[in-house]
Amino acid sequence: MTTETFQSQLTSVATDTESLLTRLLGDAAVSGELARPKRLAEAMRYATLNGGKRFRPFLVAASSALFDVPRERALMVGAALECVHCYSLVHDDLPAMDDDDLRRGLPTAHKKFDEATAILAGDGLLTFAFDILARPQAHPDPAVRIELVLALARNSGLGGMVGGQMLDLAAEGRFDNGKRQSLDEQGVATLQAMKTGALLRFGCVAGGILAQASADQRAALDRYGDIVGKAFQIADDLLDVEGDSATLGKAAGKDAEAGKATLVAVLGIDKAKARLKSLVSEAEAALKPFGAKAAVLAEAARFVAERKA
Ligand code: GRG
Repeated sequence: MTTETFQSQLTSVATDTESLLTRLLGDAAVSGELARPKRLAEAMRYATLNGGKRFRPFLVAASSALFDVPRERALMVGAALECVHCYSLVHDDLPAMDDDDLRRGLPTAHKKFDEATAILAGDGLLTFAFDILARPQAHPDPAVRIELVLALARNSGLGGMVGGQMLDLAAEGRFDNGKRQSLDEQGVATLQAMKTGALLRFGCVAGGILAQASADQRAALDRYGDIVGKAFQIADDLLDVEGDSATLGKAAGKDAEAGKATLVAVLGIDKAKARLKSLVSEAEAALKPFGAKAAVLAEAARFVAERKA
């Protein structure tokens, strides 16, 4: 498996996900809706269709391909996951959270529109994710759709991404009169597994759910997803320290400025880089049960560790 193959698969999933989201997020109301306010639909499209690597939909497509799941189903689940991811970015950029002006090289949603519209666009995208998963195009069997809904809800909510964001804000000293909650390595790992890892992990296990794979196969995907989540976050933290804002399309150096709890802050740059390397080997080991079919997922783990944006 060459990097070109991985890159071309990433590009192809990105293109297909964007066409699907463009179609799903059109201005015209669909059955059961009363009307789609134009400005809100526009803000939801702005938040989802302007760049982004589409790495999470790629994980859904690649994990689904292990079991020859029809691509249309994987793309639906990937689009739902991307809606949750994009909502989280819109809300994370708000003045009450990270207060960022730039995302994917463009003004953040609240800068382009206004705060109220950005909040509602995020709310709309979160709800829309479950609308997508509930459709028969995601899977003809309602029991499988319910499994997908439950898994995405658990990874996105209280005990997943939203919970992780709360832990992050607490560690930053947002509550308790600015008193920072100092976290040890395990504390940071839990926070990051929730805030960043949970959605990536869902992307990996989604293929197993769509295929109704065996418990062993699902456990292997879960392990791989956990490792990719860890690697993704360490790489993101390193980029915040070593990257530049122009390449990243967002402000760099914000973690240190905010005193954020990161593994780079706890371990130091060199140890964090060494950890990243060993995570790539762990990812390859987790994929062993799938043999050569998992080559693109192994390449994806390397991409995560080496990414520059
Ligand atoms: C506000 C509920 C709520 C949650 C926010 C995702 C998140 C939680 C905060 C974003 C902060 C951040 C930079 C986290 C690090 C990992 C991350 C999600 C990076 C952005 O994801 P990419 O690189 O972005 O996949 P693209 O633009 O490619 O989609």
